[in-house]
Amino acid sequence: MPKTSPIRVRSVWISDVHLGFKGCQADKLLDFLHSVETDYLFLVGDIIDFWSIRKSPYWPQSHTNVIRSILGKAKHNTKVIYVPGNHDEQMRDCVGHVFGNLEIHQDYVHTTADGKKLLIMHGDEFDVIVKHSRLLANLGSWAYEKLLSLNHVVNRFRNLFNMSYWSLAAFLKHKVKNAVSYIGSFEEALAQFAQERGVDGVVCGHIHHAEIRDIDGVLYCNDGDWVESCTAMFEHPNGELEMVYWTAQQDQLDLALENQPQVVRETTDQDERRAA
Ligand SMILES: [Mn+2]
Repeated sequence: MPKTSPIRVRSVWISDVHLGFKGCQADKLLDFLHSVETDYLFLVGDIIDFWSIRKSPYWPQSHTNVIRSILGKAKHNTKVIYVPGNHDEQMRDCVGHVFGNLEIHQDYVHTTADGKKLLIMHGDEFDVIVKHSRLLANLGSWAYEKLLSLNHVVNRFRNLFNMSYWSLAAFLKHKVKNAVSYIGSFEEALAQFAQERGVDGVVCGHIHHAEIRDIDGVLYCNDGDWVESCTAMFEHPNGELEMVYWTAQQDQLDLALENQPQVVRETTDQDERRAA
């Protein structure tokens, strides 16, 4: 149950939920979904973690409830756009399908209330590009498409052999020194791609690192994840974008509610003193 009246926004972006994986913070996501009313809900990939399910089946009730909550929103006039990622790449076979208010797209361009065009894609397409970024810089932009399809093949292979579920996180954690430059390269690759597509910005997920920043005149947005950071991105009715750190926000709200009686008592004390 929401603690306050619902937050009314124009759009919500979430990704990297990893339903079917033990690390998914489904209860917190449910709390978030119940607290928000939105015209558009963008699911930016890795919503269901088929890699993890195949390795060790896990599906508690709360994971079903997340799907029911999303479908419930679609039933009540929220347009839901699902852009699959690498852990739910099976859903890429359904690209182009429309199920009432739920549509599945490979990528999607959304226009904000203030006219910004945002390209929405998961971002795993850039794993190979980032790892070979130095080579790519020499080859030029024509190599993008080939590398994109190559990465798709690599991912299909990895999936086929149940390889390294947590490959990216492992990559980041075991190579801490390289982690910062990896994230930087990923962000730059996506911003450059967005520029070539002629849009104002990009919204992605995949690296579980929430961020909104300007990269050479292109807006780079990553809506984070619901395994570690519990983050989402909002578009407010005026088109303004905001990153939401849900657990941090809830902690603040709890603190405010806890402090409330104290504030009342202090006022009463003052009133009594004034009266005396
Ligand atoms: Mn991913």
